[in-house]
Amino acid sequence: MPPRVLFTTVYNDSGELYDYIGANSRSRWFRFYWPRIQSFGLRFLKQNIPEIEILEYPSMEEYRRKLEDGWDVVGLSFYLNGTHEAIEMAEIAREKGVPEIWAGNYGALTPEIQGHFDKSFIGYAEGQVAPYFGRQVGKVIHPPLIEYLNTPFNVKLNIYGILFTTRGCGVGCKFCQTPVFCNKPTPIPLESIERVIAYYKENGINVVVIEDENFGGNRRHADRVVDLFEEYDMVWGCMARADYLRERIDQWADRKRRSGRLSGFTGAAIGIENLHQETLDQMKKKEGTEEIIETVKKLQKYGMGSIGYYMIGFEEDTEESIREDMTKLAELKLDITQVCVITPLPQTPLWNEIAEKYGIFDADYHHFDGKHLVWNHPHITPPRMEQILDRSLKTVYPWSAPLRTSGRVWFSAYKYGGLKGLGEVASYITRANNFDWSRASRLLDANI
Ligand code: B12
Ligand code: SF4
Repeated sequence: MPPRVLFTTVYNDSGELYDYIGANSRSRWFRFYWPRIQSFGLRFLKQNIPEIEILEYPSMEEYRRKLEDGWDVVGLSFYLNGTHEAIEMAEIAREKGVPEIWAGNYGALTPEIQGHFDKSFIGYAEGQVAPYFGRQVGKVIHPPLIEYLNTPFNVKLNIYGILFTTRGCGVGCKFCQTPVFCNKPTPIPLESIERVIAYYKENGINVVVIEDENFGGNRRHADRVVDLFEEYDMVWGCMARADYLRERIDQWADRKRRSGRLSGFTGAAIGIENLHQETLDQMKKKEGTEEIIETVKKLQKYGMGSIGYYMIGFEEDTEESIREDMTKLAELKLDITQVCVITPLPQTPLWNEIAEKYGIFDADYHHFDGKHLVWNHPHITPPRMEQILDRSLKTVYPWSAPLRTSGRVWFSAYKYGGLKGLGEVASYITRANNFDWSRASRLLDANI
C-alpha cells in the first residue's frame, strides 16, 4: 500500500477567501474581486503524483477532522506570512501522532523555522516528492487551474485558465526570493501546455492568464506558447518583464487588428517596482524606468490591460517623496496597481543588507506580507508606513478605477471586433456565471 500523504495549505478561519484586489485596494464603494480558490502548487503536485491528498485553504476544524483519517506524512504549503499557522498545524499533526511533517513552498525557505519540520522542500517539488512513492516524474503535467473575476453582487465578470510556461528565474533582483527558490529557469513541456489549453477551450474557457515569474525570459519557448494561443483562438495576458513585451506588443496588436477578433494578446502585469532609476539599479533589476513606462504606455495605446507592481519604503524614501511618486504612479492609470512595502525576505541579499545596516525588528511573520514595515526605516515608523500605504492605495486605485477598466474593456472590444467584439465580452459574463464549477476541481488524466 502506498504511504498516506496529506498536503495542505495553511488554515484560514476568517470565513473569507484571500482576494488579490482587496489586498491592493482601499475602495469601500465598489471594486472587483479576484478570490484565491485553488492552490496552484498543490494542484501541480496532485496532478503529477495522484497518490497525494490535498486540502486547500481549510478551516482549522476541517484540518483537525482530516487528521483523524490517519497519515504517514502531513505536508504544509505556505508563504512566509503563513509561517505561524504552518508551525501550529505541524504541532497539532505531531500531537495526533503523524510520524513525518514536511514543509514546502516559499515559506520553507526560512532557515530559522526549518527545525519545526522533518523535511523542507525548496523549489518546485514534483521531482523531489515522487521518489517517496517509488517513482519519478518525467514531463511535468500542467493541471487545469481556474479562477474568476467577481463583483460585490456575485455576478462573475470573467473566468480564466491560469498557465505557467516556465519555472524559476535567475535574474537576481536583490529583494526577490525566486533566485534562491529556483534559479534555473526550466520550461514546462509544450505538449503539457497544449493539453491544458485544449482542456480550457473544451470547457468554454477562452481566456488564459500566464503567471510565470519571467515570461519571455526564454524567447523561443514563449513565442511557441503564443503560437499555441493563436492556434486555439485564445484571449491571453501575461505577467512578464517589460523588455520582452516591448519587443512584441506591436506585432501582437497587429495580429489582433488583422484578425478582427478579440482573441490574442489582451494585457500584461509588469514589475515597475520603482520610478527612480538609481533605486532600480540598486535593486539589480536590470531594467530602465523609461523603458518600463514606455511599455505601459504602449499597452494602453492599444487598449490593452495593465497591472503594475510597485514598492515603497526604500531607505531613501520619505513621506513626501512617496506622496510625489504616488501622484506620478496614479497618472499612469493602470487597471490595478499592487503597492507593497519593501520587505526583506529570508536568504535574499536585501535581507542581509537591511539586517546589518538597520536591523529587522519584527518577529511576527504575519507582517511579512508586503503591507507592513518590519525593519528600522531611517525616516518612517511602522504605524506611519501603514497610513502611507493606505493613502497610496487610495491614490492609485480610486473609486473610479473599476469604471475606467470597464470602459477600456468595452471600448477595446469594439475597436478590435466591432459589434461582434461587444457580444464576445458579454459572452465572458455568461461563460463565467454558467460554468459548472465542479469541473474546476477535476484534474487531467495522468498520461501524456
Ligand atoms: C500566483 C501567485 C500569487 C497568487 C496565488 C494564486 C493561487 N491561487 O495560488 C496571489 C495573487 C493570490 C498571490 C498573493 C500573494 N503573493 Co504571490 N505569487 C504568485 C506567483 C506569481 C506564482 C505562485 C505559483 O502559483 N506558482 C506555481 C506553483 C506550481 O508553484 P508553487 O506554488 O511554488 O508550488 C510548488 C513548490 O512551491 C512546491 N510546493 C508547494 N507547496 C508545497 C507543499 C509541500 C508539502 C511540498 C513538499 C512542496 C510544495 O511544489 C509545488 C509544485 O512544484 C509567485 C511567484 C513565484 N515565483 O512563484 C508569487 C509569490 C509566491 N507571492 C509572493 C507574495 C509575497 C505574495 C503576497 C504576500 C503578496 C502581497 N503582498 O499581496 C500574497 C500572499 C497571499 C497569501 N496571503 O496567501 C512571494 C512569496 C514570498 C514569500 N516569501 O512568501 C512570491 C514568490 C513573489 C515574489 N517573488 O516575491 N500570489
Ligand atoms: S523580481 Fe522577477 S525578474 Fe527579478 S529575480 Fe524575481 S522573478 Fe526574477
